[in-house]
Amino acid sequence: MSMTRDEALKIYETMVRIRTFDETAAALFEAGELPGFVHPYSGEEAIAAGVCSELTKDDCVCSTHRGHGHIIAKGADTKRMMAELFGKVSGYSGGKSGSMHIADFSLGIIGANGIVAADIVVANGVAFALQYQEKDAVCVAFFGDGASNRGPFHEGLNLAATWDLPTIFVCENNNFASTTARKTAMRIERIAERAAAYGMTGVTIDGNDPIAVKHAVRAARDRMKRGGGQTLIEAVTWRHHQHFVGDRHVYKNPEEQERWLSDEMDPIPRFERVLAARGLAGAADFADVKKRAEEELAAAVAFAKADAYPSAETLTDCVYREG
Ligand SMILES: Cc1ncc(C[n+]2csc(CCOP(=O)(O)OP(=O)(O)O)c2C)c(N)n1
Repeated sequence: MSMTRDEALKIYETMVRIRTFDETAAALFEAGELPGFVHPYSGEEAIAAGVCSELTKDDCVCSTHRGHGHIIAKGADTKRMMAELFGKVSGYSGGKSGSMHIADFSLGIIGANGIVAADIVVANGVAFALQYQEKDAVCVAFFGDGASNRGPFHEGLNLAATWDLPTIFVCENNNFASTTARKTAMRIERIAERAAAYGMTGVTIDGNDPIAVKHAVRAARDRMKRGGGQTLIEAVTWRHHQHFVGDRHVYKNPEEQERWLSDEMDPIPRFERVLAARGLAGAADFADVKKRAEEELAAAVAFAKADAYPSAETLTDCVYREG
């Protein structure tokens, strides 16, 4: 797949911004500065960045408990995200939802979702609306390997195929659902095989390669436009952190963990090597992107810290609507 320097650097920058956001959030959580939960996306950035590089403003994304990456890649403001994590009033939900429910409909971010697999059926609802409005747009449902064992996954794929909805299913197979290894929870090797049961295409790709991800989304979209139906993309990856910050890593094989965290496998240094080999960018570009991401996050944290908590009078606002 050919790419311009700008396109390639944009994807790289998105990956670095996601990594910087989640490493910052993890450190703040460990220091006891953040309430709630943080499920870091570090290690999986190539998926969000690759997918969203193929989306337009009209396209939508439905996300998960591990949603910061999807939301940043779709254009969210990291200041408002960080304020939400701090429980502050300028946050995306006025400081009342925390990490797992960030949404911005104006950007097509339908929302992160704390209920595993629930976003898959929500994505179908959004896709139905897009279809009904005759928009040339898709809704992407992100979810994990664990989610693919739940009912909403099976209902969701079946409904999308039957109603020919413009939903693209992106399974981020990081090999674990909390502490449960994928192999102990399913008898098939490839989650993409499940697509056949619903009459759609299933593909397994290297989820640590943003170009492979970008290519798979473009192919899924083209297939849909040609009347070829929906696609389940299984992007194989690895989460660097625990399931959430604070959980213990006892269930991972230490050698496997070390191998996935190595420069050889980590999606960011891997993509740097690809960009350098193609002559699209070099060390000075990478340093510049990282510096700007650090500055952006420092500003986001300062903004969030200085922001106010929501007032007690607003406690029940947006919870219940009369009339
Ligand atoms: C319906 C439901 N069951 C259980 C949980 C608790 N839970 C939160 S995340 C998670 C694991 C999800 O694994 P996976 O779908 O593979 O996503 P990953 O965390 O690997 O990104 C579980 C069991 C939940 N939030 N919702």
